[in-house]
Amino acid sequence: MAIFTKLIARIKGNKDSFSSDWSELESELIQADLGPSLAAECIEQAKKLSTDSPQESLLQFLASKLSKRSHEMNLSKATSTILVVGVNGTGKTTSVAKLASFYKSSGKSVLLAAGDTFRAAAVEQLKTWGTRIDVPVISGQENGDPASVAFDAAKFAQTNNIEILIIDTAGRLHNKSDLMSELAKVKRVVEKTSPISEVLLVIDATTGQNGLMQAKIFAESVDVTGVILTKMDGSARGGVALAIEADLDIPIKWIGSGESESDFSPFDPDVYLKSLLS
Ligand SMILES: Nc1nc2c(ncn2[C@@H]2O[C@H](COP(=O)(O)OP(=O)(O)OP(=O)(O)O)[C@@H](O)[C@H]2O)c(=O)[nH]1
Ligand SMILES: [Mg+2]
Repeated sequence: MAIFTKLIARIKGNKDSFSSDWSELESELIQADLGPSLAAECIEQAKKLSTDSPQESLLQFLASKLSKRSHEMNLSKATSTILVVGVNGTGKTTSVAKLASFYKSSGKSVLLAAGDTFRAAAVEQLKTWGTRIDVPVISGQENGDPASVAFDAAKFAQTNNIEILIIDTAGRLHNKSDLMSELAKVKRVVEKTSPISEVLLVIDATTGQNGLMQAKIFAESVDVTGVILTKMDGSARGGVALAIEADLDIPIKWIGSGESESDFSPFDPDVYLKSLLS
């Protein structure tokens, strides 16, 4: 009898350790800010896959939730324009500088436009970056029209055969609808000279599920083509970006991992998905 009890306990034990693996993985996903419902769905669907381990099944399923749109930048124009948007403090201006530095190092000509005319220090912040990374900055007057700064920069970039124009924008205005209509106007006005190649939404990985709501709001006003996921150098694992990929079909394109211009890399799906489970 005792032998049978032990045997049953062992079989049960094995089963338990298997299922507790799954629940451990689910809590990893929740801790990574994937959101409880997406986390539960991922576990449920991953269980149906037959691979060598729960972890492998989960990674396979997570990969299938990534957007099928390209994670590469579309920079096919003679002058490719990148508009950088996002709520205040997410890391827009820093990411603008990082992008500029990345393309400058790859030998391209780059111009920055200081489209945040709302905050007094914003233009200075971008100019300081411009000096540091040796990239020119076009700015207008404080409280001026950001669309006109962006338009001037677009004209200048075209006339001077600049390959990459990156436009910084404000993260906060009097209210949300002011901000959204300002961004839509910047896009409209710039597109009088040529189409914008990329609208990148900056999401702070440490703000958790909030980022999904931000992405929904921005995507309604401007056609967001990609996400820059910042502040991945801390403990945040940025699961919200996978939720944005899965729910809104917007690809992550860049990862920011610090305050310096070199703390920046193109999105690598393997590294990202594994970091969700680490
Ligand atoms: N640790 C870390 N800090 C970052 C990263 N990106 C930006 N920051 C910091 O976050 C803070 C805000 O960055 P900004 O680039 O000024 O953010 P912003 O979105 O332009 O802010 P507003 O212009 O006020 O809307 C700064 O202290 C940056 O140094 C990152 O990847 N990691
Ligand atoms: Mg800024």
